[in-house]
Amino acid sequence: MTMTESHRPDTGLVSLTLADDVRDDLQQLLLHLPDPARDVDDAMTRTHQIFARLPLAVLREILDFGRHVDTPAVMMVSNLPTDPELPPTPTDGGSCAGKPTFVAEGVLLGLSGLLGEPVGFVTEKDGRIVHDITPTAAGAATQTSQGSKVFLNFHNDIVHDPGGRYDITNPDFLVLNCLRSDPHEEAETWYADGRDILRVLDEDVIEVLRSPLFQLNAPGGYVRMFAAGKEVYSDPIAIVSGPDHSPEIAVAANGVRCLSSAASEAFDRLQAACRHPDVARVVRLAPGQALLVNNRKGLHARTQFTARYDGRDRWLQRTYIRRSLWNIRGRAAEGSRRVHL
Ligand SMILES: O=C(O)CCC(=O)C(=O)O
Ligand SMILES: [Fe+2]
Repeated sequence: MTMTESHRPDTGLVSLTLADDVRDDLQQLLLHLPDPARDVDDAMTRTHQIFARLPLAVLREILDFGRHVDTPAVMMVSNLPTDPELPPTPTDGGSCAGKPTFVAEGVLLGLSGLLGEPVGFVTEKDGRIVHDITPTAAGAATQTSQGSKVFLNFHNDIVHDPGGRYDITNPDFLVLNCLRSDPHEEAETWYADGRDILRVLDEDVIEVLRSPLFQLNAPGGYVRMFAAGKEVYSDPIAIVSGPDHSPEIAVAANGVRCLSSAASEAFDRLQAACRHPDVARVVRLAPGQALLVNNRKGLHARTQFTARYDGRDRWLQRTYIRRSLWNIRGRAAEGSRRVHL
């Protein structure tokens, strides 16, 4: 197997590109993968063995991404294998029945296993481990992953826990693997690293963001299932915590309540900082590309794009990942990989 490039393109994004022979070798092995939904631990074990064949430098870069504090917060992996035949994009926000091969799922789980353990949330995609992220007509204008007509604001995924703390059960990482681009290739995924955000904000704004003046609304699926659509706010929290050289940052996709006018102002400044040219990392995911996203080190967003609900819409698959399943055991359902949330 030959070496792989590692470089920083203009977007400022760290990017790994697999050599063609590495991609083809992975594809041959992943073509035999049974449907991972039937036995996730079996699929994790098989993809572990397959992804251990990655060239040492690539493997190390991905492992370092997952294990170290001072590594990048987002990383793109390109020239990954794809399924030889791809069914129409689901239109109902659900999963795809009758997909003949599971190469995409294998890529997603293989990469996820290098970062930690994939987990499901009962209120998100029915607790599945592999999420099909597709636009829906009903969700077109919502601040959710089913949206397309609106900019999905900078956020973290599932920063919620019914106990009030947001940082107990939230995923450490997400992985997004692209199966199909949107028809006009407009959709962009944006990422803002907390370290870059703090560099462009004034000290007084950072001080407010570091104060417990914000409440995070629970995710959309959770409030629909458990609160009849009403807000479920966390305890007052600080949006930014931890040392300046490696801050943790927490923003709910489903809304943030600011508890003072200074808090509102600081929150607006934060959203603007995420779009600052020295901060925003922008990627237009194409088939064969996956984005590894740290869900603590920064925030992500998505632009508007065209959706037609005709089977040719944008299609990503997503996992949520914890480094360890141990501290979510209090909310575990059916085995330790599913969380009652
Ligand atoms: O569609 C994207 O590029 C990102 C969507 C998103 O925020 C998510 O799936 O969590
Ligand atoms: Fe998200």
